[in-house]
Amino acid sequence: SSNDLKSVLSYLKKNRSSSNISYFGKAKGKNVFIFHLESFQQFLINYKVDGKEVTPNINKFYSDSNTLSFDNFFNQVGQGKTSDAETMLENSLFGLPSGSVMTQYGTSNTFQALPAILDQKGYSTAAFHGDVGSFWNRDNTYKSWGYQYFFDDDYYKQKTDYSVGYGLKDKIFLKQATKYIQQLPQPFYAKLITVTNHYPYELDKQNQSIAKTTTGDKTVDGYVQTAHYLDQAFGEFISYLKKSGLYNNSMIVVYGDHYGISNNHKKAIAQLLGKKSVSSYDLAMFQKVPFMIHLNGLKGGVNHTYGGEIDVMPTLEDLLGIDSSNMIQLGNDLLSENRNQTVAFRDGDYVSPTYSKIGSKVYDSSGNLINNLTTEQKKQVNSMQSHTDKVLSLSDKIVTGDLLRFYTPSGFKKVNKSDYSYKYVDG
Ligand code: GP9
Ligand code: MN
Repeated sequence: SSNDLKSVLSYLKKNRSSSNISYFGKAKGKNVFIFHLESFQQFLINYKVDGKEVTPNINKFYSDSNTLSFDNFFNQVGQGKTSDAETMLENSLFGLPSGSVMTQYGTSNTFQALPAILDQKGYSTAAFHGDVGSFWNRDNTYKSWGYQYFFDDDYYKQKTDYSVGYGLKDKIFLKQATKYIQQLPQPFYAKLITVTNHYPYELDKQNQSIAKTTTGDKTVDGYVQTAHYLDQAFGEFISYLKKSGLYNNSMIVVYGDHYGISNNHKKAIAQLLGKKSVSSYDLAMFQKVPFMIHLNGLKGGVNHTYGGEIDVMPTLEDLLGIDSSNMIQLGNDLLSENRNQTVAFRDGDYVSPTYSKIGSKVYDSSGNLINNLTTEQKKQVNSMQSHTDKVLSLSDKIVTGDLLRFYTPSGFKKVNKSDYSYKYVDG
């Protein structure tokens, strides 16, 4: 209702953090790549098996002097998994308490997504994925989000051994995607969704080039092997970008969408981390995923701010020089100086640099359980909880009430879904 919209707008007015003037517009007019690392967790960065780096190319990228990396960046997905990550990244709205925004509302709702915003600023916009276009209702949702092109599996040459699990193997997918990337008018916004590093982490023999881990947990031990393959695919793609010159005039954003190893595998997780056992706090920290931004001339380094997927869109807008102060977005710029660092999980738990609430328990920043909260601690914890509850419930209102249909920010044109068609036409 319009009252719900009012409460959203008044919340945002008080709580949206401002952009950072030393970063604002640094990537203005550049091409943008969003490189989706499937099921890729932060612990893989610089992780070794038998003394061998699992992800040498991603590690190098992480530490590059022109890469801004975040080491307290959390996935915030719910049941919608990849689709929740996409929804957060490109709309700064959360997934739902159950189900998926893209599946349930992607076709019908009004959105003001990043591709649409950039389209209206003269960008061409394209998504690439080696699975069927209908998975997670992408083929409809992407129209609502303003994607001009969606290169789904129909656009790539298929052979029997080209695919594993959900779709084309990453190396084959990325290699074929370059053919379309080459033709995109610049500046462009291109999202590439990989898939090989997906449960159950299967890979053909000739692509296995690192040993499995030896926890004895069958669903866990192949994970580093497909992650290693994904890393090689990433490395090949970066080489292509360098060769084609795109590396120097693009902002390259790389992120992991969600955990690859679920909390059902506590014993194996403890072994991977070299611990005797893992606490609920350790498992919450295990939800960290990479978030990195590479841009020629950008002052890189590891930023320790606490944030998550909901914060990506305002961060990218800041770098792209887009004023988003009148947009309905629930995250806040990771580069902002006075941002709220409470990271909401979809189940109502949260983590922060001071206290974290997991289940019914509160932990300090070293992971110690706090049994009796002081009055001052109680005050802080309550305020972080109410922030968490508030952003989640506002997001649910926006999505389930389709509130964005009642609010068009000045300077933004409502997306017309019938402008788009993604059908592959041969020849
Ligand atoms: C399939 C892929 C997998 O197209 O994106 O989604 P997930 O199972 O990770 O949510
Ligand atoms: Mn996924």
